Amino acid sequence: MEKSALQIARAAYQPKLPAALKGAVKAQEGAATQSVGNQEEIKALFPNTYGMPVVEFVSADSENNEAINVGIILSGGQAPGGHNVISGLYDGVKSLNRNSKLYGFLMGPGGLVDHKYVEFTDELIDEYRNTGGFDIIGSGRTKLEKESQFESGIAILRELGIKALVIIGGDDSNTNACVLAEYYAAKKYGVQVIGCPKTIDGDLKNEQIETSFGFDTACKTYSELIGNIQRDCNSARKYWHFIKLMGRSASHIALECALETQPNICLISEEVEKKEMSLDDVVTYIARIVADRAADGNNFGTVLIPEGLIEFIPAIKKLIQQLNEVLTDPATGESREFGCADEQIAFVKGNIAPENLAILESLPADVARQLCLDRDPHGNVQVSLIETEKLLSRMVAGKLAVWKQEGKYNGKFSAQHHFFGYEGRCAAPSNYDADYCYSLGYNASRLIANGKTGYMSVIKNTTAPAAEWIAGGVPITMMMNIERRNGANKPVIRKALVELDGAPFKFFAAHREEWAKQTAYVYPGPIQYWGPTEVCDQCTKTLALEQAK
Ligand code: FBP
Repeated sequence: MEKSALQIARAAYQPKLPAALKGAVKAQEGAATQSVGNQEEIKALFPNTYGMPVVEFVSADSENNEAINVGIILSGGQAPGGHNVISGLYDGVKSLNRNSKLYGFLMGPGGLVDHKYVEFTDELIDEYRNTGGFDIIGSGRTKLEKESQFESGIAILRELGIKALVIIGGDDSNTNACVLAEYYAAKKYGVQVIGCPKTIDGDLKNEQIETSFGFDTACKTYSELIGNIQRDCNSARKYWHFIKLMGRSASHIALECALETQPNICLISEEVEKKEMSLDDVVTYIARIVADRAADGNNFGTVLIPEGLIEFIPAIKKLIQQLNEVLTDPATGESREFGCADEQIAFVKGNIAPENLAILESLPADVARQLCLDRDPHGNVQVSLIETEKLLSRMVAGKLAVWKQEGKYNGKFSAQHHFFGYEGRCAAPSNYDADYCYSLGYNASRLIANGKTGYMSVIKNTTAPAAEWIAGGVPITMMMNIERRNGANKPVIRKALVELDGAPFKFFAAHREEWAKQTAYVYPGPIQYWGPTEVCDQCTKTLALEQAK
């Protein structure tokens, strides 16, 4: 593969490890844990993996250095740093014993079920160190949840002599990792399952997990682009830029980008829900700021929109909940099959409550259509396909036209639209993500060597220099509760949404009026790898604010 000069230089970067992982380690165990909700139900569903202690690795004189064969899967959406988790795990198992082997299952969990894999070698790993993307083995969204899949998986794991499987994924994939760990433990198959917290969305975090990997790099990449747009916007002074940002339900990415770039407007879905805002309230809020800036002669600005916004407008949320129920076949718990999209839409319209039908029909046809169509394999509405940025700018233009007629507004409104998501998911990892991911992978090798299963690899204290990071594991059952998914109650990892009483949101809320009125843009520029530590090694503003003592 031909490489750029930057790629060649970057490949030589040796990611930092916590001091505790340099050399032999032993696991120090804390007290027994319990799930974040529905303790009795979760305990009953996970009798073999419930209640295990949080573990932390500390230096030891020696450790178990038997050769081990390990498998790894990349699951779900790409996130910067995935290749470093793999190289960290590879180096970790090889440091235990040179005869250890690492296998990668191809194109996501489906590779395990279909027995498609590759064995990693030094050459293959070296080709991908510190690079973005998941292309070393590919990723996929196959949902690992059926006994037949678990049994098919064990066949290939046994054939390859694999003792442990590492699943790199978000909340849904780690929920599946937990179910698989429990199944293999119950059957006494002797295969450990370890999860690893990945997602650019930043919604897999809790008291034990400081951040999911990829969030840092993705947000810095989007912030660079937003900064560039803001420079353009402030140079030409003639457009309002409506910028939708990935992130699924949670608004962490939009909030982090707002903290980094200080746009005129950033919507936070969780606040829209809390304030019970209607679509018209959201449009009025934006139009008000546009009109106020126009009164100062500023007919330009930037609006950040989290991709999940539409799901948080209470009336639309109720509609989506009912759509999810009717789109699931109660007999199988699977999505209903339809011959074509129009048949699916007609079925939906004929089966939802009149008030929900009224909301559906009040939405622009393209949005209504997308809401009625297929979910992803985990039952999520595919919000990345809904063009909220265009919907909002259209509605704002309509409102401003009315205000103009009423003499309440006398500006010019011209909009540009952007959607940032895929631009950042495969960016080369920042120093933070390169170090964090490598440490997560290396740490997973120690969880395996210490016989752990049903644990997620965790690295904490990451706002301190890497040497001071804390390495260990958290039982996945600790993060679980029961939620309604696809028309049924399911044990799932609780998703972390933006907390309105959390430090990042409070900081934003304290400054947003000033950012709306003034043109206070910040232009973060591209991610840097070499240079002063305050330029190259900073974590996200979200993490810094959350962890500030
Ligand atoms: P994960 O939750 O799997 O990490 O995916 C993140 C994400 O990028 C979301 O922000 C986005 O809504 C979704 O993936 C898009 O999915 P796809 O890659 O299937 O288009």
